[in-house]
Amino acid sequence: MDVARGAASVIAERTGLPSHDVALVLGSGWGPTADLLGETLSSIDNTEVPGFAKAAVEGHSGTIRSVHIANSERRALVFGTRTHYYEGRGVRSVVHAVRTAAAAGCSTMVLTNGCGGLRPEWAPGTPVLIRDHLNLTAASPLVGATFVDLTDLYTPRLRELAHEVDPDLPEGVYAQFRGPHYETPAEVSMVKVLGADLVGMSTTLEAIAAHALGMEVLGISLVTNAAAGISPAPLSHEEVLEAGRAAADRCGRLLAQIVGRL
Ligand code: 8IG
Repeated sequence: MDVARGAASVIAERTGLPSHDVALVLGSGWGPTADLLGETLSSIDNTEVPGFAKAAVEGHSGTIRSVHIANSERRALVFGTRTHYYEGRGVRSVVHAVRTAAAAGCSTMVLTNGCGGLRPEWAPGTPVLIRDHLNLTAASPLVGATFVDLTDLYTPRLRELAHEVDPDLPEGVYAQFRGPHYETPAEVSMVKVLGADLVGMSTTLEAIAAHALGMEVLGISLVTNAAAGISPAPLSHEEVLEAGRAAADRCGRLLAQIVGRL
């Protein structure tokens, strides 16, 4: 939290805003949505803020933006990239953006990601609300005897609000694997039995950290590919980027409408 407070004070100084209201992390496929949220007031390179590293994944932007949410008095902090657990920089680095957002005054954390889908009816390009998760990393952002209840981790109020914007938005359970390799078909079959609808490499540790800090959490996945074994085609990062580009407009408008109602 000390590094996060330092990062928040640099953000406050650079944006000229002592606090922000809502924070978003844009995952694979969600990058182009930042422009649809509202006017970007300022943009800071990740490398200029304590604790942040430059983007490690192609298609991710290494900037933090301060955005004036359209038709609202609210200000959003938009993180154009995230640190993944598979980068090996530790759980603290993974949740640094979340803790920085909390230190910057944000009470809502919107976590987006690109992921594999287990339901054949969810074609690449389908956005899905995260209802619950399976954290298969065997890690936690919390240290010591912090026994946090996760029953309503993905805030029901925010999911209802998302459904007001789009009543057809499906909901699913997101399973986080460590990665960076994709799952084998057997691993996908395994988590299907366990109740997963989506597989990815992010979000659950960040959601736990946000909840532990008292933030409301909204998680939205973009299905960018069928999970291994669900479709006969092998997985490729190019397919992920293409699904993101194709869905950017729909996802951007969806997110902008949800954030506008917070
Ligand atoms: I984008 O199919 C994306 N991220 N684990 N599996 C996992 N992560 C992903 C996938 C996927 N697609």
